[in-house]
Amino acid sequence: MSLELYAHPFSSYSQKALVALYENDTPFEYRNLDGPDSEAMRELVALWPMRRFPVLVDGDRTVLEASCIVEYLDLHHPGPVRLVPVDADAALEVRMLDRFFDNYISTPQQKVVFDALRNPADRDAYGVGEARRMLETSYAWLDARMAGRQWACGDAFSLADCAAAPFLFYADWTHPIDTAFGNVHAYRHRLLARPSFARAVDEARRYRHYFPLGAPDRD
Ligand SMILES: N[C@@H](CCC(=O)N[C@@H](CS)C(=O)NCC(=O)O)C(=O)O
Repeated sequence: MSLELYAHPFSSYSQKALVALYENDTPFEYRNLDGPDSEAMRELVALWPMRRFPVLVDGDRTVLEASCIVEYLDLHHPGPVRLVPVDADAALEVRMLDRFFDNYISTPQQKVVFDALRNPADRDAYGVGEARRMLETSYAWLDARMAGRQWACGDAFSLADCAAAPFLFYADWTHPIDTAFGNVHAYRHRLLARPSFARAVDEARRYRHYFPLGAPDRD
């Protein structure tokens, strides 16, 4: 039975899982969640009432949360590119950076975007200000972290880079990364040049008009 991924091409968390699949050319069926009335969306709601995606189905196993999907693929459908190091201590650092990208880049980025989707009367200017300040702190921390590094952890592309790629991509659209943070810009460019992420970006191009803050005319 083939793997099925419930995902949307424009969704950052979906791209995180897609990068892992594309890194190893892992075959899967793409259950595209395009449209609230699609069959795939009805199936997603039955699988996971939170309606958050991506969700991976492997036979009778349902895997929630993008990080867990990447870990599951690494464990049960491994390929030449190992996304979580075998060494337990190195794996801990990869998971730590994965948490950084989820909690301190993606979460504040989503806060700004979701706020823009609300009715003006329901907007949360204070929360958006906090989110933008968190992004500034995150960019500064990451810039120091990335000095002399190619990837987020060690020498190899990992789960942490699967997270970094889409989250830095959209974060720079949402709250531009200052040019002073040259290491972050260089890392974002390396991620964009990685074939797995370049493919995910290309597949999402036709949805750019969905971006509520107005997508810039660039990657
Ligand atoms: N913690 C989840 C977050 C997933 C998430 O926020 N996905 C977004 C798409 S990028 C989503 O499902 N949005 C739909 C919604 O909020 O209703 C994960 O790591 O997979």
